[in-house]
Amino acid sequence: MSKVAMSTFLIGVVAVTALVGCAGDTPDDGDGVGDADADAGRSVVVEGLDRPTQLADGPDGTVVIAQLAGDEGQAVGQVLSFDPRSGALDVVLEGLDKPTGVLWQDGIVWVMVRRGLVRAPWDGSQPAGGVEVVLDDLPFNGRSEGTLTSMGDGRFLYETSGSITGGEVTAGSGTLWAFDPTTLTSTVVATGLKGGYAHALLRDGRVLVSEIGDVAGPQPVEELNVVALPGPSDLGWPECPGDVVCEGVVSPLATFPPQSTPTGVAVVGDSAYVALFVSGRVVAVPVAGGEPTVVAEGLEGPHSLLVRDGALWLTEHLTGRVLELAPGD
Ligand SMILES: [Ca+2]
Repeated sequence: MSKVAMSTFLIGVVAVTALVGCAGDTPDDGDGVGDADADAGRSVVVEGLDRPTQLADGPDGTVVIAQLAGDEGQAVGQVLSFDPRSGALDVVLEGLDKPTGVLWQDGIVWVMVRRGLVRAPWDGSQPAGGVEVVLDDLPFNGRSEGTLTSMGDGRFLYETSGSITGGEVTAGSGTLWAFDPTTLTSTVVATGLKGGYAHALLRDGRVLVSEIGDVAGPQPVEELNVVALPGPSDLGWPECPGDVVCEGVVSPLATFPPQSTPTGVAVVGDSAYVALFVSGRVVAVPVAGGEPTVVAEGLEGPHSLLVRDGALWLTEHLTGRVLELAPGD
């Protein structure tokens, strides 16, 4: 399967083919790393990955990286550990079904798989203990759920992607949840999301959540939203998509062209950075409001963002790399 076809697992957007095909001036694969990217103010942190999705802080200064490690549907996904000091890249978990999200906290690695949440004990030694299914058969859009985001109080965010059953929103789908690992219970933060794939916390404790639009019908603009905790907030899908204004529905902080596919969000200072998978761009949005500005472009499937020492680390899905961007340079 071509890498372009692979990319459609994220969202099922048909137009991904043409747009990714045009994405540009970066090297085709892992060799010759650095030349084109250095010119663009980027550096390569990790290469040789196989369709990486989310990356997150791991134990003792390491990073954990989820990757498909094969074709969609093969259920051969992995979580890797990367040590920036030694360059060591080790397998922590394998045999995962489409891992799109990963989080490490308190000696546990959590993984969002195709339609469930799994965990394994892991203290940084290799490999992790056995995988336990915590949530299973979650409602979803037929392709995948999204990423995992720490809330800083022991809980973390996940989404159930939106689907329609019998003309109505499938019960429990299209929702952003706060998960409590101590009680294994989930609380609704927001509803009305077709694809609330990526999230980040603002300094004031509110939550940023992206919205990837629907595949069928007229394409709405895609969104970056701000919601207050504990919620629940209504983000509008399907009756009030995109930037349509409706009573009782939270209007987006920023919008992106249809099918941009915001799969990553991170906050540095007064800016929210958003990875637009199909656009091949990372943009900055003022948290106080304002138009997005392009920070990096010509990327091949920019997926997830992580703040490391004030810099942005980005998984580039289609080249199998982690890049460091220097916002503001
Ligand atoms: Ca909305």
